[in-house]
Amino acid sequence: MSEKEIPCRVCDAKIRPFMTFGPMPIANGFLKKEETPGEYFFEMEVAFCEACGTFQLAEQPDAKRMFHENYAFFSSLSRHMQIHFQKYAELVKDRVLKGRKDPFVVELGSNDGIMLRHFSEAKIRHLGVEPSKNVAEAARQKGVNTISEFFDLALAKKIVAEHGHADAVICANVMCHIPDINSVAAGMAHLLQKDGVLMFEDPYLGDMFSKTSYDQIYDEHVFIFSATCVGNAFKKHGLELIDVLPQPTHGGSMRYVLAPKGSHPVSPNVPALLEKEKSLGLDRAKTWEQFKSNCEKSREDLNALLKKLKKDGKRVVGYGATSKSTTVLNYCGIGPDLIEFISDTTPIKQGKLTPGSHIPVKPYEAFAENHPDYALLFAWNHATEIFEKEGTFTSGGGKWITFVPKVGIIE
Ligand code: DWN
Ligand code: ZN
Repeated sequence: MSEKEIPCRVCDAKIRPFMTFGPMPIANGFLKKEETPGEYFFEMEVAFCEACGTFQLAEQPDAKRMFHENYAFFSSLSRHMQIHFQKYAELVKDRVLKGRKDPFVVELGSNDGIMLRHFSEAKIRHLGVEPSKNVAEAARQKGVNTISEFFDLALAKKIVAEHGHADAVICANVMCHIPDINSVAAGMAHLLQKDGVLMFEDPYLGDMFSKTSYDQIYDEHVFIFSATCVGNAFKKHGLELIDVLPQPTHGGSMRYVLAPKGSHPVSPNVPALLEKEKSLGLDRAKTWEQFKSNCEKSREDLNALLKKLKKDGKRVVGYGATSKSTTVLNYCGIGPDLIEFISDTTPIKQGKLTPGSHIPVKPYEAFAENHPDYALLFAWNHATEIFEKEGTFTSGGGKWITFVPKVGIIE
């Protein structure tokens, strides 16, 4: 436990970081060789607040370092995620918008329009709020109304003045990125109609603990949420947790459904999940001490495996230069000596080096045209989609390495 005391980002209680992952660069800060000397690092420490149940980063780099005109992550690159967001949009239409006159939907962090395009195509009034200008432009190209700004109460007021209150406010993999959760929750509460619904999903704390998927923790993910913490964080802004819907995406996520208190019935799913979180100890600091030793064991095992393969003269490459891989590579101290390159389909990442660890990122063809002996699956959350299309890698004798939930070779 660190000596340093910090205020909890949700409830202001005094808390102490229980673990550091060491100096960490910007997770999506892929860089050219000539940029490496001035590379930015911050100490990535995590803390848990027992008062409100919030798992959080002790320090987060300035938002402008992470979200800008060269943001490297485009949601629409995964086919499975496209289907996921189409279904999410259908649920919002059916469960929230049905029967409402001229409904209005706002999505925060709408990325390249992967979800809002389904509202745009159905001629439903919508607005995307996406601070990263390049992905916002990609959304506009698809006919999705998008503004490039950071969301807070002031922006919520501006949106209401221009478009009226929203029937649905939706987000995916966004809330856990925003450090000032109280300002955003206040903005959301203001933006919603009296009977409006807020839905958001993010990687789930329960999955991160059970799978030791510590790679969910990086600069952008200032929170890893649970139902306990979400219920507490939104209560003071008049919003009540009315449902929780587990999702398979991003290695195990939870969709939280909230509404102004008393406006909608509360599903039995909510008390059931709160009870489960208690019984798993997700709300107790002691559990996070256990998580810390699980991470250390995972780091030892991954290093041992990669060093053994190198000694045996095997070629190992990475698959998917994910944000998550930045945490793994820097926490485990893995560099180009152990991993030849990482293949990734995102053009903006290709030809650059991974943040901090400086492993070359190459286009997909570098993998496909010269299969390695082993591929370390950094994009493990997309395993089903990837295994479906990489049959020739394994049929030709190639093997996958994973580190979630345990380090090992997939036989
Ligand atoms: O919350 C966030 C999530 C939603 O997305 C952000 N903070 C940033 C990002 O996290 P990530 O980079 O860990 O996400 P993914 O979806 O795990 O990234 C997959 C990466 O792998 C992309 O760079 C694309 C690449 N990829 C590939 O090369 N071949 C992906 C697939 C499916 C493939 O077949
Ligand atoms: Zn707290």
